[in-house]
Amino acid sequence: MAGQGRKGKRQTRLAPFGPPVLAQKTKSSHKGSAVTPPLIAVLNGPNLNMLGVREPEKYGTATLDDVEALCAEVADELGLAIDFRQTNSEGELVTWVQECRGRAAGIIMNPAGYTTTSIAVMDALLAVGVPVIEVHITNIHRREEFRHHSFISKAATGVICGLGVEGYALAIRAMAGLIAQDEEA
Ligand code: DHK
Repeated sequence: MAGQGRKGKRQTRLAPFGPPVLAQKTKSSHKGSAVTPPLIAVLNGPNLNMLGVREPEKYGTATLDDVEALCAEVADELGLAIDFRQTNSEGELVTWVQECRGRAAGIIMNPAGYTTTSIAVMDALLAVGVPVIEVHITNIHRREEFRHHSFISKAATGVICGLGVEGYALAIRAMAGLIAQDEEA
């Protein structure tokens, strides 16, 4: 099982979701005690480790490390923590989603090639019970018909596609709003 954690380091096995790996700043509550920022899992599916060299006319020239840095910057601005990961394995993606239960306040996922095939990833997302935002760099609806149907959308609160890697930044901003709504409810 190969996965790619932050800073592009390849790992043979990723640790289960633990404390936030980015934007670890703690904030002080009104009582002065440290508060852990809500954790957003940003999970990327197959071939997204190839961003930057993969069909740049469609996916652009930003690398996955660039996308992670963008996500970290926006999360930091909003007082959120992120755990940013990429895998080429469907089972690993399912395991990471399951590990979000009780740990992550929300999941942002670019399921990539598993968008159109994975009932397993959809079921895992439905089971976790946190807000999910699905992101695609390209506008899948302007592309081949086989890319149009997403199983993942069934589990998603919202979908962002066609806005390039900026879609990840928009997803983090939207997730901050969803988490705030949850906290108010
Ligand atoms: C990425 C992929 O790898 C494709 O399989 C999807 C998506 C589109 C994207 O636009 O980010 O069809």
